[in-house]
Amino acid sequence: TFAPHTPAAMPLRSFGTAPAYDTPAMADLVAWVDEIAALTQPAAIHWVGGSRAENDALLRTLVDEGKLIKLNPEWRPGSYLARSHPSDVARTESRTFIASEKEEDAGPTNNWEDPAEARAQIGELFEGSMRGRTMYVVPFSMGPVGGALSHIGVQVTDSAYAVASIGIMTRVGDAVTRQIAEGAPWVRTVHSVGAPLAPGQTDVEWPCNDNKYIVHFPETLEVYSFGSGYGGNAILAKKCFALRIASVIARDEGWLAEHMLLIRVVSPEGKAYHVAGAFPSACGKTNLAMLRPTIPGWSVETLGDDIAWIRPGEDGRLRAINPEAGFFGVAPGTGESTNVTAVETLWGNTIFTNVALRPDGDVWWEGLTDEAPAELIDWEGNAWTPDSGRPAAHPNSRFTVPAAQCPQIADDWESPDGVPLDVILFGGRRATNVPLVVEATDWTHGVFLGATISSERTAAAEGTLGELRRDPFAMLPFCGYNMGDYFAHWLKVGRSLRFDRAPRVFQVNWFRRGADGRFLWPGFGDNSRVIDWIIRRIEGKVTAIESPIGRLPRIEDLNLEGADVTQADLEELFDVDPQAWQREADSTEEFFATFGAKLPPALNAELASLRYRLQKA
Ligand code: GTP
Ligand code: SPV
Ligand code: MN
Repeated sequence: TFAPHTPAAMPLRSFGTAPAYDTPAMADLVAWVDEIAALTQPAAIHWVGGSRAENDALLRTLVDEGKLIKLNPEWRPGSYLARSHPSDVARTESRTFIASEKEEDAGPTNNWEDPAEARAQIGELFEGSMRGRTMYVVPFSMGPVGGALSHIGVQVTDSAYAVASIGIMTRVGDAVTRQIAEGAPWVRTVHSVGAPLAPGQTDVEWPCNDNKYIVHFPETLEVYSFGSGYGGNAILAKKCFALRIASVIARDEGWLAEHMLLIRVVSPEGKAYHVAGAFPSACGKTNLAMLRPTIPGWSVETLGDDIAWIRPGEDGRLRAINPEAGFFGVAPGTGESTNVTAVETLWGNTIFTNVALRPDGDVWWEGLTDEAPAELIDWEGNAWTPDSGRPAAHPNSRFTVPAAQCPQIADDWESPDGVPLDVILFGGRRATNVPLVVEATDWTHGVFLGATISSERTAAAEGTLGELRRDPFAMLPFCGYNMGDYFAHWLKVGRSLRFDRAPRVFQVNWFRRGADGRFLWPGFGDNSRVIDWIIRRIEGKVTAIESPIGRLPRIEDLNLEGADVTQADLEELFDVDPQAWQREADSTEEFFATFGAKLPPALNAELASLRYRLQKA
C-alpha cells in the first residue's frame, strides 16, 4: 500500500469517537481510518455521528474560523455563505483520473493513470497533508439507509465545509457505520484540501492547493481527492462515487448509474409518468427537476435533480431512485421568473458558495431579481455596484440545500424501491441544429442520441466557455470506465427489458438561438409544453413527423396557448438542415472512431442509416 513512514504522535481528541461495534468489519474500518491518519497525520480525528447538535457545532466552528459567514437569520435562517479561493470554483477535469488496472478500461474519454503510479502519487501528496487539522470520518449512504438500491461509503476529510455539505447531500451517521460493522460492502473515499498547518500558523478562509489530484480506483472501489474544496471535487459521494465508481458497479451488476434528474409528471387526467433526463453540467437538470408547468392541468413532483440509479425490475421495466438527499444547484439564473420552486426551497438551512452578500446579510446572484441591489460584496469579498462591470456572483456559484425543503418534492421521494421510468430525455446546450424536441424511433436509436450529445461548455468545469464538445449521455466527465463499453451496456440493458416496457427516449434542446443570438424558446416553465407533447406521444394521442434525425412534433400539436413564441421562431426551432446534419454526422463519425473496436456496431449502423435518410431528404 503506502510507502512506510513514521506517523507523528497524534493527540486525538475524545469527541466524536468511533462507535464501539465489536465486529471484524468494524475493526477493518477502524484499521483503514488509522492507516489514513498515519499517512495524513491530522491533529485530531472526529467520527461524525450525524446528530443535529454535532452539525450545529461544526457550523459554529466554521464561522469562528472565518470560513463561513452566517447570513441574517431574519432573511435566511440557518444559512451560510462560503467564499472559495478564486482558483477553486469548479471541477477540474484535467486533474481527474481513472486508475483502472488496464488503460483500455478507462477508455479514450477519461484520463487514465496506472494504479501503482497513482498510489505513489497519493503517498507523496497525502503524507502529512492534514497536519494541524481535524480529520473527519463521515459514514454516508447514497439512497435511503438500508434500501435495496442504496450503497454506502465513508469519506475521511480535513474540510469541515465538506462535512457540512455531505451532511446535506447524503444520509450521514451512525446508522451507516452500523451497516458497515454488520459487514455491508462500502466504498472508501479520502479527501484532503492539501493545506497542512504548521504549529501556530493561521488558517485561511478557503484552504486548498494549486496541485489538485482526484483519482478513482474502480477495481477496489476507492477515491482519493487532493487539493480542492469545491463541490464535485470534495463531496466524494456525489460525482466521484455515485457516478464514476457506481457506473462501474452498475456495469458489473446490470444496472445504470446516470447523470440524470428525475421527476413525476401528472397529466390533466391525473395519470402519473416518470421522466429521467441527462443534461450536461449547467444545462438545466435542476430547473427541469423543479418545473412549474405554465399550462393548466399539469403538475410536476421533484424526485431528484442530478443523479439517478436505475435498475431493471422483475416486471421488465426500469426503476429509478435519486441516491442524493440534497441539491447542489447553480445559483445564477435561479429567480422568481425562472425557477420559483428553487427560490422557495432556499428559504433557509442552505450553504451558499461564491454568491454575493447583501448589506442586510442576505445573498444575491445574477438572475435572482431583475434588478441588482445598489451595493453588494461580490463573491471575492470586494465591494460591488451594478456599474462594476463584472458579475457579483461567480457563474458557477452554488447552493447546497436539503431536498426535503423543496415545496414540490414527491411524498415518496425517499422510497427505497424507486419509481418506474416511462421517459428518458437527453438534452444539451446547442445554439444550432438540434430541434426543441425529437423522438427516438426505438431504444437503439435512443442510445445513439445519448451517445452523440454535444453541448457548449459551461462554467461548471474548467475550460473555454461556449466551446462545443461531445458529452455522451452527459457522462463525459463522470463515466468510470470505457465509454464504448458503456454504450454497449446501455444497449444490453435495453435488451433485458420487456420490449413494450422500455422507457421512450427523446432528445430536447432548450438553448437553440436565432441569428440575432437570442434564445428561440422561452424555456423554464414553458418546457412543460414539450413534456405535454411527449406524454401525448406515449399515450398514442398524437402522431409525429418522420424526419431524418427522428420524429418531430407537428407545430399545431404543441400546446402553445399563452406561449411567448412566434411562428417564425417555432419553425426555426424545428428546422432540420440536411447539410448541417451531414456535418454533424461527419463529426459523429470522427468521435465514434476514437472508440475503435469498443464501439458497438449497432451505433455505427445508426450513423449509417442517419446518413442514408439525410441523403434522401
Ligand atoms: P449542474 O448542477 O451543473 O449539473 O447543472 P444543471 O444541469 O442542474 O443546470 P441548471 O438547471 O442549474 O441550469 C443551469 C443554467 O441554465 C442556469 O443558469 C439556468 O438558469 C439555465 N437554464 C435552465 N433551464 C433553462 C431553460 O429552459 N432555458 C434557458 N434559457 N436557460 C435555462
Ligand atoms: C456538475 O458539474 O455537474 C455539478 C457540480 O453538479 S459538481 O458537483 O461539482 O460536479
Ligand atoms: Mn444541477
